[in-house]
Order: sequence, then structure tokens, then C-alpha cells
Amino acid sequence: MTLIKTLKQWQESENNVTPERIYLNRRKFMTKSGVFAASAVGGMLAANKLLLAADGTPLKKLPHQKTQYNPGEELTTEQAITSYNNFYEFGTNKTDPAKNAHRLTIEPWKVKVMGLTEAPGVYDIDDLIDYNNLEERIYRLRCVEAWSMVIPWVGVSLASVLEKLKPLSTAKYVRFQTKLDTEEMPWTLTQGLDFPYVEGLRMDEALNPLSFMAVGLYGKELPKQNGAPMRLVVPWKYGFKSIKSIVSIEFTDQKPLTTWEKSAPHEYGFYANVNPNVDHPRWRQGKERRIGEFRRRETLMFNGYEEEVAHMYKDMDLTKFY
Ligand SMILES: Nc1nc2c(c(=O)[nH]1)N[C@H]1C(S)=C(S)[C@@H](COP(=O)(O)O)O[C@H]1N2
Ligand SMILES: [Mo]
Repeated sequence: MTLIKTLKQWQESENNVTPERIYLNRRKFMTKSGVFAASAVGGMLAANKLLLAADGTPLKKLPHQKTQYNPGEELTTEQAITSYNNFYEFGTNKTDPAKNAHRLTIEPWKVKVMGLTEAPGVYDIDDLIDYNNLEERIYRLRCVEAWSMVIPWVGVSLASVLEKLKPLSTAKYVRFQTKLDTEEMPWTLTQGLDFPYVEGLRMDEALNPLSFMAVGLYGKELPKQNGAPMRLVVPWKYGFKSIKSIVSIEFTDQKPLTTWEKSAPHEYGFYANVNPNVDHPRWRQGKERRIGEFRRRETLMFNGYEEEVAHMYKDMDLTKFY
């Protein structure tokens, strides 16, 4: 059965990399994973069901323009994209988010905008995202754990969102925060990570045409495990920069302290640009496993987006780990 064969493949890739969680309190983690351990196949079937919205209805289609961004590589399957996830608020195993993220309530969805802006306030998602002008973008996603996917996102440029929020010229960075609700996300109470999940970009990075705010994938609304109702996609950076389920946007002149940098500063830099020549202390970055493939492939500088983004880092020493 292909389902099971594919699953084996994912399991293998999961076993071959040390997950990001590994430095977390091991004992805490062991009890936790014991509680949530489910047979792999059971997990897969549960994940399968969650291609539907939490109330059992199919995810709504999102009308969108065809993509101008396409690396021309085979797409990762919708099944894999929506059942092999990192979303630690819903558990640390790859199959946890698909099983647990249905608990996330996304309606209504408000976003708090603050800091160095002319337009602070609480916005409804519909004020931020122009649903009549959605586009599709096919991007590579490269996790620092050395696996990768090719994902057809639907959304808007991040610049189109930030322009609406009128940042002041003194804003040098933008800081994003994920929703935190300990009833919906009880897993956050027992983990070594400091929630809410925080990420950030320098303003020029945020305004780079590649930076994207996704509200869907495969032509439909984002499943919750993928960061519904809106999540960042920064394709030239390691996946942890692409923060999910965003509820706050803050413009600041201080470099934000991100969740992963705070937890392990020697392992996760602020910039986190994909770089095959600079190894993470625990994972070599020269190669990656594309989910769905067996052989490892070469990792590309800036994940293949060098032409679009390298100019932003010309004054930085790229042999250093940031
Ligand atoms: N809020 C939040 N955002 C997050 C994460 C997370 O744990 N919490 N994981 C990150 C990591 S490590 C990766 S690789 C990507 C995975 O996105 P996907 O599950 O949609 O493929 O989401 C990123 N965004
Ligand atoms: Mo990741």
C-alpha cells in the first residue's frame, strides 16, 4: 500500500535527523511523548481526516492567480505537507500537529499591531489580507533538520500586508508572535520552549518580494497544522523563521529575540539563512532529504533564492553562523 510505504519513508527521515526538540528537557519530553504515542498508522489515518476542517467540512477553495514563482521541481504531496509538521504548540512529533491542531480556534482572528507604526491597533484578518487578490507561489521549504518540501502556497506578499500598517521610517525590524492559548495548546505547558512563539525579520527582508503571508495551500484554506489562518513563508531561510498562526505584528528598532534563539543561541541565529556551507552544531547542512524522495539532494545557497536575496547580506560574513 502506498500509504504505508510513504509513511515508512517519512519515519525513516524522522529517525535520520535529530529533531529540533532534542535539547529540551529529555525526561519531560519522554513522559509527554509516552502519553501521546500512537501507532504510526493510526496517526496517519487521523492526519488523513484532518484534510477536512475541524468541523468535518472540506477546506474552502481559495480563488487565486496562477503562480509566477515555480522552482520547476515536483510538488510534495498534499498528504505529506499536511501530516508531517513542526508546530510545537501542538506537540513535538511530526504527526502531532495534524492530530491536535483542530483545537485551535481561528474565528474570529484578530491581529494586534504595535510599536513603530502610524497605525497601531487591533485588526481583523480580513483587513490585512486582500482575499480578492490571492496568488499562488510554489516555494521550497527547507527545515534546519535537513528535510525539505516543495509547497504550493496561496496568499499575498508580506509587503502588501505591512504597507497597510504604515511602519515608521525608524522601524528596523518586524516581530511576529503566534497565538498562545494553553487550553487549546496544553502541550505548551510541558515543553522546554518559551511560548508564545516569536519570530522576526529585518525590515528589508520583510519587504523583499519573496516574503509571503500564506493563508492557503494546494488552492485551499490553510489546514490548522500548517498555521491557519495566516503564517509567514520566508523561503530562503530555515523553516523555523516561517512562523504560524500570527496574532501580533510589532515594528521595532531592536532586533527581536526569537523563540529558538532564546532557547539555544549557539544553535539558532536570527538570520538563519539556508547555507549549505555552514553546519548547524548538530546537523550538517550540505544535503537534505526531500520528503518523498530517498536519496539526499544538495542544499542550495539561500535555498536556491540567491539571486533574489543575496544582495541583502553583502556586508555579512556568510561563513559565520548567525
Ligand atoms: N508557531 C510556530 N510556528 C512554526 C513552528 C512552530 O513550532 N510553532 N515550527 C517552524 C518549523 S521548525 C518549520 S520547519 C515550519 C514547518 O511548517 P509546516 O509544518 O507547514 O511544513 O514551521 C515553522 N513555524
Ligand atoms: Mo524546522
